[in-house]
Amino acid sequence: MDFALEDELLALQDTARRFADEEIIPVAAEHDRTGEFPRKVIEKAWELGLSSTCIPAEYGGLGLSILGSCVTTEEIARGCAGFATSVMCNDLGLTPILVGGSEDQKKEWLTPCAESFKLISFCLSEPAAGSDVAGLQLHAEKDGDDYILNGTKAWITNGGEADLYTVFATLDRKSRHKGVCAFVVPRDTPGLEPGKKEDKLGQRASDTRVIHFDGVRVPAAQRLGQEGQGFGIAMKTLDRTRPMIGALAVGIARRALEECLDYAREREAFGQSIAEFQAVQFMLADIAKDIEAARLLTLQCGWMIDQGMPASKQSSMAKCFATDAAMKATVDAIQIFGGNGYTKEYPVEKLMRDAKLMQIYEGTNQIQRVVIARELLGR
Ligand code: COS
Repeated sequence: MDFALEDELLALQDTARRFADEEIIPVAAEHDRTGEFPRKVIEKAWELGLSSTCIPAEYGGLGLSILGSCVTTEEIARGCAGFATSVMCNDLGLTPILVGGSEDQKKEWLTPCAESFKLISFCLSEPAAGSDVAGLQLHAEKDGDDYILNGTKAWITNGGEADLYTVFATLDRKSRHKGVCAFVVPRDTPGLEPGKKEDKLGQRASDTRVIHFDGVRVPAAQRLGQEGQGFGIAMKTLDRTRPMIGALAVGIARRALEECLDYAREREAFGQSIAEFQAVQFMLADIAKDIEAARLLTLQCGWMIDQGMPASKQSSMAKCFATDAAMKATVDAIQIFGGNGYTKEYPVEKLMRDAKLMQIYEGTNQIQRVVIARELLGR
């Protein structure tokens, strides 16, 4: 077992780390305050090879492994989770094309995303169907060689900024997962309208919206896989991206630890630095060991997927463990900072707000436990 990263990946990790230090950290608090989408910075991430990383070399992309994407995502998230979510969302949005698209569809849709900067959205969740994917309601009606999409998607990252949407719709809701189809829908398709931007607790730099589909005509050539294969495409996509969400959480927890170490060394109480107190040391030690365990789980899962091994259980374990660890780390970080941590003068309250979303998106941590338990019980 070799835990060393290859030189090429170490160089990309270094690029991502410098990008976070130089481009993200200086502006992250301002974007958190205003909620303004940092388009220029996200574009720079793409120019540096840190976004849309999953596009294989034969379509002009970097063809980065899932393990590699975990490594870069952790670095970007250490800068700001909202920025990292916007960056990695391109891989989430492109993966359905990778796992469900034909050769022609991959050429048509992936190549332009490798050639120039584009933002992609993954449209799965709906106002009344987040966890229950088979219960989604966006309706696809066959009309000659086309489908007409009607309905609403919700909580769509990059929703108002995207050039391309991968969209999941049902031919017949009663058929549950067997009725779900996946489509590629460009932004300029008539009838596709992003709604108002959500005013979120955390990850405020990322653009999250409702997307309305009002009679959106989509040619059958833009359907990924066969009719009814959309559910499987969505599940396979999430299996591949959940370790990146785990890595994103590791980045948040790592930032919390860095901030706590600096603060604990400087802050004095009872005539000594608070880092001298075991009560503080134990919290620091817990954050550090959870980061190590979460990182190992996410990288192991990335590696398994890269080897072509089934990894649904590991993927859910990595996502669930790492995001719970980030939540605990950021709550403890505020405890270490005391009253200061509860104010916007210090960076840790933002980390806690950002971490909370991690336990909810890409499948709540309750859903992750369902997936893990089903595998344990052989269902
Ligand atoms: N990969 C491939 N196929 C899968 C799969 C996976 N990871 N998980 C399930 N399937 C297949 C099953 O094998 C089954 O196939 P058959 O038709 O051959 O029987 C089919 O899909 C239906 O599976 P299942 O019965 O398990 O579906 P459920 O409706 O019970 O739902 C959960 C499964 C809850 C796990 C799923 O809906 C889910 O992941 N929900 C969370 C979604 C999510 O993450 N939302 C966040 C928005 S995305 S940012």
